[in-house]
Amino acid sequence: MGEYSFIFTVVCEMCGTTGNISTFFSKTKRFCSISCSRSYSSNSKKTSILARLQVRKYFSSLVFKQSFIFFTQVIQQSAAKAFSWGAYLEKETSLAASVSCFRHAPLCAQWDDITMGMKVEVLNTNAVLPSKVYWIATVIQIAGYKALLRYEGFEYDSSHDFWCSLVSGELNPIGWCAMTSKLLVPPQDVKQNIPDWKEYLMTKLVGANTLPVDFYLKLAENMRTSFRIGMRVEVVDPKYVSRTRMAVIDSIVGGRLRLVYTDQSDAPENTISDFWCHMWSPLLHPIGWSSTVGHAIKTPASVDAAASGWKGNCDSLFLLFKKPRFVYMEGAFFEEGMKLEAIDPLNLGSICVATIHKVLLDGYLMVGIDGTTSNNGSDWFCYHASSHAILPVNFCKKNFIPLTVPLGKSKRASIPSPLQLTALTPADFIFLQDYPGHGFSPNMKLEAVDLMEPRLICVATVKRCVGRLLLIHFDGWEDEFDQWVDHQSPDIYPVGWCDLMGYQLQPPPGLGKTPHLIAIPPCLL
Ligand code: MLZ
Repeated sequence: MGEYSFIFTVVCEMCGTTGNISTFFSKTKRFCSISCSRSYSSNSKKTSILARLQVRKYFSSLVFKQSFIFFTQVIQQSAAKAFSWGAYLEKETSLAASVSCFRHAPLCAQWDDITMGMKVEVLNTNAVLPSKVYWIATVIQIAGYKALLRYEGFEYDSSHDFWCSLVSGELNPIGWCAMTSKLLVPPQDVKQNIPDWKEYLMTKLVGANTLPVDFYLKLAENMRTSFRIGMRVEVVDPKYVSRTRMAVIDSIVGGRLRLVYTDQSDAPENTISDFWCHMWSPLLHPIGWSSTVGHAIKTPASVDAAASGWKGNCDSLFLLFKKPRFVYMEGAFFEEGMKLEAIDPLNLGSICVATIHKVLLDGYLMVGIDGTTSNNGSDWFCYHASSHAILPVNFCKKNFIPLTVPLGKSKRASIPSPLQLTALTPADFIFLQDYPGHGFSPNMKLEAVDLMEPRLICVATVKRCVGRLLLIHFDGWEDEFDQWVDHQSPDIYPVGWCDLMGYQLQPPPGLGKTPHLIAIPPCLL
């Protein structure tokens, strides 16, 4: 570890030059020269965006330049009180699910190295000094990507603890200040008398962990995607779920795609019909998938619609997409007419009596919820045989989950005949395989997509865990919004994911706005 420099040197807030405080310009000693002082004042009107980018120059060049997601700047919206995960978790006395529970989340595989008690170097906001200074802090608590920090010296005094994102680039490994000539200054409110800070720090740092050196590099690697704006895909048509339709990737945020349908003829006037889904969503497929497996696809409403719509510039290839889980079935497969229990695709909090109506190729099945109104199959839904959403008969009964039965039928009447029951062993078999367990448990907080309005990512809680399945409740909303999802669903994220990606998080109703996020194009970095 290098030598620490204390307050004898200062850093120019405009150009970053270090120097002796006595030679620095103006009363505040914030700048090395008059020209830096002037440039700073004229730049300050451009909000803090540039200032932040300058502070993070080192970090951004290291981390984000090659990443598909661009840097974001948070601008507080009006005077509305912002939602803060830290304060919310404290109020709710809840834990957040660990980043290591979410396989698709950046740094999932690295998260075991992020431990309570680890030490980091972070901006010291408890110092009244003309220039930015830093100090060492300990991670007291971890909640998803967020950490509760305490500056060294406060010992058992929690009054100055603060929440910070572990992935914002604001936290640095021990040794970073020495390496980058930043100043380490103790917080001014430390009450105890510490005559020799250097010695004090050394005793605290011996044996302590810090951020892995490749932490931000891994973060950037994990945020890359091969999907590109302009690529054409096939996606389930939410208005007519038994068919897919073609769409073009319009934007990509954290692996989530905004898709704009190629045929806009059914869009209400002056609007664009779009859909959000994760690149690993089972609703998303490469061009040519529907015809390959025998699934229906919407044809353009007219030759005009086909000609004038959103075209895209290339087709997505099969290679880019996540393959469904491998399904091993001994001597049997699903057949038309078999009964099962299935998550209702249009009401994800309900598990219903369902029927297999059609077996497509490559293990895909068209499943209908018994008793639904359509009689032309327009509400049949395509689930892969390995899907978490198709469940063996009696799954609900065994797990004390209310089973939704067809309207007008008693629960008794909906129970399939013994013949159908024997035919259902494949579903039973599949549901049990490939389930190595997970780290979720009830009451844990997370961020989850409202799949009925997939543009929205909301503050949510794990309400129940049943095998692979999690029942997700949206905080502050009625239970009818609840959703059953797989523990590996790409539509659930750790606390702090939206903040990392620069995507707006929907707080519980009445609990304040999340900051309005503005994305800065990578060319500015
Ligand atoms: N338009 C809907 C949004 C509901 C979102 C709920 N998310 C859990 C409404 O305002 O009712």
